[in-house]
Amino acid sequence: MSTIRAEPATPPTAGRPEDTSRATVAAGLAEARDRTFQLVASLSRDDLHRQHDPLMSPVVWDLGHIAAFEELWLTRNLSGVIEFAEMPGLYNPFEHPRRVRGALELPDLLEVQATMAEIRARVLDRLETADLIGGPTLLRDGYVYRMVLQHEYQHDETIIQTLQLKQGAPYTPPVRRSLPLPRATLDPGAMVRFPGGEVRLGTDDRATAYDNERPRYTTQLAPFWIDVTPVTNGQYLEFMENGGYRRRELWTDAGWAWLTEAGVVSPKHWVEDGGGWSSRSMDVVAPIDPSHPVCHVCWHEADAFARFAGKRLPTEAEWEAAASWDPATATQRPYPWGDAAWSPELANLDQLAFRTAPVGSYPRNVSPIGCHGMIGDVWEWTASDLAGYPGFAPFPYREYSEAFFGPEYKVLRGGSWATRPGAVRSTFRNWDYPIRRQIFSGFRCARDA
Ligand code: AVJ
Ligand code: FE
Repeated sequence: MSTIRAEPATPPTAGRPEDTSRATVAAGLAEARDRTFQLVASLSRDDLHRQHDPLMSPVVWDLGHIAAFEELWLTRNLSGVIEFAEMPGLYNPFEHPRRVRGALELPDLLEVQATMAEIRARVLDRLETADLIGGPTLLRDGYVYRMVLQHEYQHDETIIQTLQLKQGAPYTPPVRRSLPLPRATLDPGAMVRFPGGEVRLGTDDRATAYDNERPRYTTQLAPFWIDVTPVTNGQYLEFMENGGYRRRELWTDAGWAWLTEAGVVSPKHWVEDGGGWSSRSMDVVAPIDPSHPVCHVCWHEADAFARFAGKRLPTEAEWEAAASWDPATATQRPYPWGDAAWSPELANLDQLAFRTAPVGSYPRNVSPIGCHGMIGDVWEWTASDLAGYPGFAPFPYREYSEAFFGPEYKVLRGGSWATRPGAVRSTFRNWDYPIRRQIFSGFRCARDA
């Protein structure tokens, strides 16, 4: 068991407030919008308006919601009382749960795009006079602009989940970034030891980090072992071949109840064809490559696999320590590889590969203790429920994260191939229900030392 205590203010570990100029803010917003439109450019009216899956919104809803959120935070809330509840009805996620969004009267793409452009013009106008240095907390170091930027990045990943699930013809990506050739030969299932002791996790950064990443805190960890790589398809196939989906003792009660009800025998998007298993990523169906991280598994599958392997899932604190803490120097890294901003050789992020890469493809994507691939390729399930750190304060609205705190949600870390680089870092926390498999989710295992 770890003991946690809050830590006094320390220098930021993520975000570079000194880079906050009006020009960089405007360029960031424009770049995000270009990507969003690039992703949806080839979609038909039916593709855009259809509810492809009960778990996902129609794609036009995401677009309208991106714009409504931007208008709320970068125009209205910058000149008056901060009001999340007043978000325009149609695009309020709490008023309209995803499964019913297909029944909403949603405008056509051209209309949504006109609204988006009109809002953006007012946002840029307001930016001209925004005090990004000494202004109110919302504006200080450009926080609210980065929040809106990250919101669009996150919805881009949501849209990609929808496109992977889409009805009708599979989605054809607009481009396909090539991946590096795998260079490191990594033994699947190999583990490295984290020595334990006092670590500092989380952040006090107020320029980029979300409220749930703060405050920075100190905790004591017992020594533990953690997998060098995410669990691969090859390892997961062994679990399947050894009756993993049939052995009651590998599953929790909740996991078994889910499995019985769902009746699944493989990760989502896998298909069995005569000789063996294939999986589909967007419009490409390919035989399962044992060297890729397993993707599209839910928390219960990850938990059952870990039991099969004689291991367990890491806690969130263990995951973050393994990704960012350097025991030799007692320092914390913003990314497993260090301080450098993401570039394509560092990790499989930024969507355009439209698939995972074999483990060992990124020899620089290594944490201080020697874990590979903690950022990129697949989100990694952790053992932990979503909760606030000691001293957590909702900012700037409780519906971003506090509304989801509690035992129903499990935390995922590290981002996937479909995550934009500005939306992930060592301290970033994602969450979903333990039964969800539409996310680009895998895991790695840990064990007590
Ligand atoms: C952090 C990915 C769980 O999609 O529900 C988007 C991100 N919050 N709009 C979600 C989010 C508000 C959130 N996740
Ligand atoms: Fe949103």
